[in-house]
Amino acid sequence: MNSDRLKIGITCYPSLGGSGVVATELGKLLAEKGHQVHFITHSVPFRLGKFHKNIFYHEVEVNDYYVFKYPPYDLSLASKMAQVAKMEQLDLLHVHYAVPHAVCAFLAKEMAGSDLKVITTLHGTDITVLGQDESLSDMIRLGIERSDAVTAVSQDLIRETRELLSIDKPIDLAYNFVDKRVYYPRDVASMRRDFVKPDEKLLLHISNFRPVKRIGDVVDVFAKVLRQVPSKLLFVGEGPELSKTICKVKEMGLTDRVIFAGKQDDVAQVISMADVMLLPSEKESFGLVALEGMACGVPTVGSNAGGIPELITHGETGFLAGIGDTELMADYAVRLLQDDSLYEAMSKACLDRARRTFCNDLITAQYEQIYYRVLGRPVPEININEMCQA
Ligand code: GMT
Repeated sequence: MNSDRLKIGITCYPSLGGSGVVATELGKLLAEKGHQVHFITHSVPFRLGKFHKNIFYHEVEVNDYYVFKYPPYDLSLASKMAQVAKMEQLDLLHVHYAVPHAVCAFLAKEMAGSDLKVITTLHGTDITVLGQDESLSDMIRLGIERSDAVTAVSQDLIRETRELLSIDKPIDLAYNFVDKRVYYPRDVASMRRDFVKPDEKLLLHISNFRPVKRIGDVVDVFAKVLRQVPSKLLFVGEGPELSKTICKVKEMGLTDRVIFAGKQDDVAQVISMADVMLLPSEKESFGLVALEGMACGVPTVGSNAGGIPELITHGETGFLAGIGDTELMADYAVRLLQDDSLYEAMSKACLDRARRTFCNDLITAQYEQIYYRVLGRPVPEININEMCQA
């Protein structure tokens, strides 16, 4: 193998969430660039897709011997990481989401007894929620301190990590990205006609329906918008708040205006049908779905929580209001939906920003720079103008 081609182990949550999506997409892009990528996870990452000669999958099997009340997944993962590192002579392990992956990687490094490097990417609630849990915070701090490099998906998450866990070591910023070959405005006019009439607008919310997403606010914003703009609301995804949301929609008499589509694979297709993405989250270290919207030319109206303002420039690529301020969010959405020239300008700004600042080639190259740096190899320069055409 060419010496600047690396052997990379990737661990993530393979079956849910933006962190799993980002980890899997990164692995695929690294494989395309010639690196050998070994996913070490409990099941096949759901976005893995087609076979690629440089991608390998190693399943973590948990020993459920009868004495275990709780079969030790974390230890099985650490052992598997060490085995794969030795067998495949990995250069590094890149783990996504600190809990428990950073500590598993630390154990694996000790077991592998090699010069294996560990890179940990912090994604959000691994710090902002779990980092506040006293039963976990020392373990998370250890995982971070013992990583050879730590990255976070927003400046805000870097700040929170420092504050909550008193971490001094450098943390690299590597924003989330979307693959521009997948996320672009699709021609979905005929599909859209199945959801809305020609004079109606379509608002969209995509999430895992957890309490931090404030799904009730999505419904409240929509109800206010509907008073002024003929429209429908499309929900994509599922999770703990789904049945509560269905009840709320029913109680508010909105059943014939709200569609629950459940989980969907071709998200870019669905987003391209929408006019506005709603993201009123309580916490959001980045908000990958808003970037997916941006890349399809769909502005977001949402909260200014966490890292969202780093992604959405208020007044340029969307509108942001305080957490829970559904009145203002609805005003912004109405303004956007009633003013065609504002909408067009914002949609174009979304496309430009997604392609330039959050371009997959740029972010993949940033991760490669971090890998080469920790391995003590020459670090290639990045030419953003060559890589990312707006
Ligand atoms: O929200 C979570 O706990 C899950 C996590 C995930 O795995 O999707 O979401 C976080 O990571 C995403 C990818 O980096 C970010 O886009 C989300 O903003 C972040 N979620 C929160 O901070 C609530």
